[in-house]
Amino acid sequence: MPMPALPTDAIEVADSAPVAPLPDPALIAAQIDREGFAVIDDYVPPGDLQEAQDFVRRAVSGNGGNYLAIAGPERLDGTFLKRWPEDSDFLTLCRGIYQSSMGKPAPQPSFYQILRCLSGERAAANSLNFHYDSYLLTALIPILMPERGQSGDLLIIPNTRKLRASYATNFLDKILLDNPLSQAALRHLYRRGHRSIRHLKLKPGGLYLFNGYRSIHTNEACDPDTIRSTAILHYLDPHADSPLKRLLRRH
Ligand SMILES: O=C(O)CCC(=O)C(=O)O
Ligand SMILES: [Fe+2]
Repeated sequence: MPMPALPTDAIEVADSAPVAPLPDPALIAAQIDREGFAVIDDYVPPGDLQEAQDFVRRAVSGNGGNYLAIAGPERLDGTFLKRWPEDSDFLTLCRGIYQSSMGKPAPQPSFYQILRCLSGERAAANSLNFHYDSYLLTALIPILMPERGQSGDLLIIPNTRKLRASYATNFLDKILLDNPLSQAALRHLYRRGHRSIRHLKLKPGGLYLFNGYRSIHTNEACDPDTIRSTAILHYLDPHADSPLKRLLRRH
């Protein structure tokens, strides 16, 4: 399938091109549709990864060793994460995945970016919260993973729902999941090691792509004296134009 044409101003060669050429978006899309996720190992060049790891260590220690999350690229100076949402190869990949799985041209990407740094006493509260993302494609790069104690896997039950036609149905799904009873049931399955919950062992510098909108997922905790940090770009909110969503967001 031909790739969508990018506007010329987006076709700049980024300073940190991935080491290996990115795979065919159609293959990645098929894998995500089939298995719920796809992994590209060693996506980030080692020097860029090291800079981002130093950044995270400084941020966590500047926060008293506690959990923090940084939204948007603005405060990510000195790391490849600041440039990541504009990386032309990455944009082409995201648009190609969308086009392959939806069968229609991908809209101009705009991402919701977040850098999560789990550590300290608040690591546990920010773990094992099973959810659906509001965006179709979730791209995750592990920056630091704990080297001892709990391993901080990504937990995923692949493709548990379809793309909802309306925001109202999507909202209902979220209510059915985001309540103490459902969370307790899922945590119970997790503790029993139920096989419906896949464990993705995250390797720093890899690119993990999954359908966060369609798949119930969450992260495992890490021990308080370790750091588990993930950089995430969320791509494409299918209900962005919903009047109901706008109304609910206003309050
Ligand atoms: O940090 C992770 O591994 C997953 C985070 C996540 O699912 C999210 O931020 O939506
Ligand atoms: Fe998520």
